[in-house]
Amino acid sequence: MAPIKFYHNFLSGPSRGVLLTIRSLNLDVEIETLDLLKQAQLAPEFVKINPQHTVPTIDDNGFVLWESRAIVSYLVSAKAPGSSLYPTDVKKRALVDARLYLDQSLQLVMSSAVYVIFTGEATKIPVDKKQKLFQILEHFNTFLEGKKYAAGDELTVADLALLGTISTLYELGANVSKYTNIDAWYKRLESIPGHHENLEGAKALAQYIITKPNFNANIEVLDLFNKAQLSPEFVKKNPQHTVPTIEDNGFILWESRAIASYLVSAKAPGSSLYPTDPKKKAIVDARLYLDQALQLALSAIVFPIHTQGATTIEKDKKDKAYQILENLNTFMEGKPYAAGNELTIADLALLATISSLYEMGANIPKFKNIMSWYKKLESIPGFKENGEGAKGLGDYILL
Ligand SMILES: N[C@@H](CCC(=O)N[C@@H](CS)C(=O)NCC(=O)O)C(=O)O
Repeated sequence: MAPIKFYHNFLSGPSRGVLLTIRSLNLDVEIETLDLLKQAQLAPEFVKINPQHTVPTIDDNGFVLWESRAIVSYLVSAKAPGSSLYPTDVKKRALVDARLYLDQSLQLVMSSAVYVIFTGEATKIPVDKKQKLFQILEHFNTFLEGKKYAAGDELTVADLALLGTISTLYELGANVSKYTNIDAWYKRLESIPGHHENLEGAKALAQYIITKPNFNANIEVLDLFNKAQLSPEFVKKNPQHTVPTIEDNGFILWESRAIASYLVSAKAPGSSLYPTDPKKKAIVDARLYLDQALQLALSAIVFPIHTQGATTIEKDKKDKAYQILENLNTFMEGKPYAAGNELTIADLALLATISSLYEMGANIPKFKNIMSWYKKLESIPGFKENGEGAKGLGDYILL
């Protein structure tokens, strides 16, 4: 028998609930990741399998099933019958089912709350949706009183499904810890198989939502090869004639890192992308300066090729860039992001610079911490767009 095929995306809470069950049962599965951000679930091959085009979906040797909670119940019944994860005793099982339905309501409210941010209809989760979310959590907290797990004293698939949903709420910054029973339950689950994998997906989804731009920008492309930046109209606005430059209702600003700080402070005040806490902010600023140094080292490499027809890169210029990367790699030891535990504009600025170096053929993979950070950033909004630009520059330099 072939292993079960599991159509998955780690951003999806329901999909993570299934993954947690797979890990708890130690099942051999073939995971196919569908990139929801690129609408891979709408590909005709997948719609043929699941006309509702949702992840999670499984294909167990021809038996196709979607709906995460039906999947987790099936997996235990079919692959580990008798397991306490989905008890056979009718009353115990009914309680697990009841909690799975509770998870479904929580997940639906959460999706509709997050959806309006996703589509740009709102910049904040609407109050009525927040209230509804907290109301369901309040109930769950009450049900947990004196119990270790969602449906009693044993871990069941209801806990795994609920963990997929509630971990996203934690990562989104919802005040879940005020529900002390939920908080204790959440900590209890830290040791279950697949916990870390689930958390990574929850973090990535939260990051995607939190960093999604909630204002419109009118982008004007300046063709630098044709010296469009030297046109008198543009030089009047920015005498240094550089991109990026922004104009926000008459307020003109250049210098990319100053722009990034301004955008967060003016358009998303309080966002963790540019923290207001003086110490956290100072570390972000320090990394922005490091990015500036790295970018100058990069320009020193590009400039002779672009303007002087050089065909090789001088060793001392390469060494300079590698030295800065080495420093950054050291600073990032044990840290997920450039300035600590949260994604900030320093990561975004550094991503723009480092992706160019990467595409120019620099040996970025030798810097282990930078490389795992780089991989992590693949799920942020605009990653692909940035990569395309970096590739354009890389091709130009390498050719
Ligand atoms: N009730 C379903 C919800 C599944 C669902 O809505 N999945 C979303 C991701 S969280 C999806 O695949 N959306 C893509 C689409 O609808 O095209 C379940 O629990 O499996």
